[in-house]
Amino acid sequence: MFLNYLIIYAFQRAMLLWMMGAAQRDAMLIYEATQGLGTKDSALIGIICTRTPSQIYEIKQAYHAMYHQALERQIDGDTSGDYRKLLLALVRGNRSETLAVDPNLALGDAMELYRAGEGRLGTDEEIIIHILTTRSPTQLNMALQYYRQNFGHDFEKAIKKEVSGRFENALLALVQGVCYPARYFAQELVDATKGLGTKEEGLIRVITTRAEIDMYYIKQEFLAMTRRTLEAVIASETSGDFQHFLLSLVGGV
Ligand SMILES: [Ca+2]
Repeated sequence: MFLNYLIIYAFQRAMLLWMMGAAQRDAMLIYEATQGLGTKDSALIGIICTRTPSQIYEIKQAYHAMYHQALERQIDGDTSGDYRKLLLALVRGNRSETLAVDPNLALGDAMELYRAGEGRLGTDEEIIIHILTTRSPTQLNMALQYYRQNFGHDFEKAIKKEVSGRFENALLALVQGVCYPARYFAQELVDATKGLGTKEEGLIRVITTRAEIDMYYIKQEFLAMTRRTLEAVIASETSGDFQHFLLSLVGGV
């Protein structure tokens, strides 16, 4: 009986999120993540670090309209340290969204990122946060390509060596969201479905937010990572209306 309740709840929650507009849905997911004891950082990171500047702007408007509170204030109160600095910088929205790229700036940023991390004793978090939160996604993508070309590996490797915890996870989400978003979301689905039981929060969040955007590519990445189709994993990990609904959203029905 208890199990049935959980399934009905998950189904209704997924359905409700699916019916909402994208910005309202993200606002609700962030709000839920910040309620109760602690913060579900995977939701906070999975949304704030992977949305474009204009999407973040819309999420802020929606958040204020729905919860009568500034998103910045909520994040300020619920997070700390460099992790907070990074999320606040993203939410304050000093990032450009132009598609034009400046190769000289990108090369300079790649060098700066190196000097702030792998190229020095300790880490200059301020510089890393500044570059990652002020450049347009397209511009940052180019800087990260230069990084790979000049230093023989991805900036991700530097992040993993230099920092840790939530700050590390947030930086990785930001970088992966810019370079290969489908792989990032596929990894979230892998994390949500592996091990004992299924973490419904991640499953519902990723599927309802990406279904109409890049689910086709996420499914391909998921298959490459796990050698199982996302549909097969959903079918084995969930049941009832919840299962049918998720399968219809990922195009498996
Ligand atoms: Ca270092």
